[in-house]
Amino acid sequence: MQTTSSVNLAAVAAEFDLRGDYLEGEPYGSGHINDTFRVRVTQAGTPVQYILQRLNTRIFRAPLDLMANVARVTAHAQARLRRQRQNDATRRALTLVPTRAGEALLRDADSGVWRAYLFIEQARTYDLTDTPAKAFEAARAFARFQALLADLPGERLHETIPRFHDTPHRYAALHEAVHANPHDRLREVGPELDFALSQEAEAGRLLNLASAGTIPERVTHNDTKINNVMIDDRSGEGVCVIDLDTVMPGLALYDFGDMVRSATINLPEDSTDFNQVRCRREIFEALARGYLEAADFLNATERAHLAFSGRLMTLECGVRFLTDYLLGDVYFKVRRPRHNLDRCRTQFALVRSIIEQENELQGFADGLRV
Ligand code: ADP
Ligand code: GN1
Ligand code: MG
Repeated sequence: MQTTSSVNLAAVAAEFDLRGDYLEGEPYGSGHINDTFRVRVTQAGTPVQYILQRLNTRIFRAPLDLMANVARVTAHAQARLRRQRQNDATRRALTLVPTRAGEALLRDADSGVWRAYLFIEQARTYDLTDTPAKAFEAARAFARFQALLADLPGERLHETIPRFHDTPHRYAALHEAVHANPHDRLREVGPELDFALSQEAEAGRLLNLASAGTIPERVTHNDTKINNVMIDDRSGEGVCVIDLDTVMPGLALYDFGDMVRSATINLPEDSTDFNQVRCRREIFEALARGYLEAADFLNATERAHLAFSGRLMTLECGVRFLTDYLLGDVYFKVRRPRHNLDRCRTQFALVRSIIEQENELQGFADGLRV
């Protein structure tokens, strides 16, 4: 597989139905999984941008199924928006650009798998949430996204990564990595492993509620990292939810929990200053307000677990980073030694901070009930 820098973007772009003449392109964004590029074309003299993405097929093993999900979800969201008389549906939901052969994806000569999207202009994503207003907007956008998909017709969506948020399954993978210890890194992770094990008893709580039928399966996003929603430059509104690869059956609390994980943290996810990491209560409160404003479909049990979901999704992500560190950094992109271990440490510090404040956080959310 080519590296990001050696990609012939002009050649890839030429295979898609981009309207205009190719000018230039460059790597874009800070995702951990796929390779994203921004390309510029000139459309009869007017500059126009597109997003090109190469899917990580080691992780997304059935790209045709994945793209079938994305095509259904984006088409449904746009149709619903148009029915609501939104005159900017192509800014409020992603639009796939097909290949010149009319396909949703392209396989290049190196067996890379590519897709293209219209570029959402005058909006951007933020890795770190600096104000409650942004948290509110992002959470409301994710809730609106869930609401748009509540009546998605047809078959159950494909599970693009099976058992993605099955936390006990993530623990099983950690135990296996500890047992195999292929890079002799176990001796570096004593405190992290102890912490992970001390929290394992809680891992199945949401899945148990789901098996008991107390909380329902829904169509959820499953990767509601705060940089997966575009915030409008002028109005500050959360305009468009992106990164749809993991949209599939799930629990609403996975989505709320991952917002808490990614937005309430006061430092970057990979900060080495993990002793300073804490959960910012004012950001949690803004997330809860924004989410509950548009997620009027939640039942009482879902509402009662909003703070817990933040703890669980943060724990799960820490366990995944720790597992990947032990396995030699095979899943998440890394840019330095111990990058995944640093990420694991911030996540576990955030879990501790959420636990310390959990009663107050949930109390705030309870007070918002209608
Ligand atoms: P990853 O799976 O690697 O996180 P994303 O789909 O989230 O990939 O894209 C990475 C970044 O590219 C996003 O954070 C966003 O800034 C930008 N981006 C993605 N899609 C679009 C789009 N349609 N319009 C404008 N920017 C986009
Ligand atoms: C990955 O692709 P990106 O960067 O939005 C990961 C999420 C993790 C996140 C941690 C498909 O998200 O599950 O929570 O990193 N996505 C996948 O930052 O595994
Ligand atoms: Mg992303």
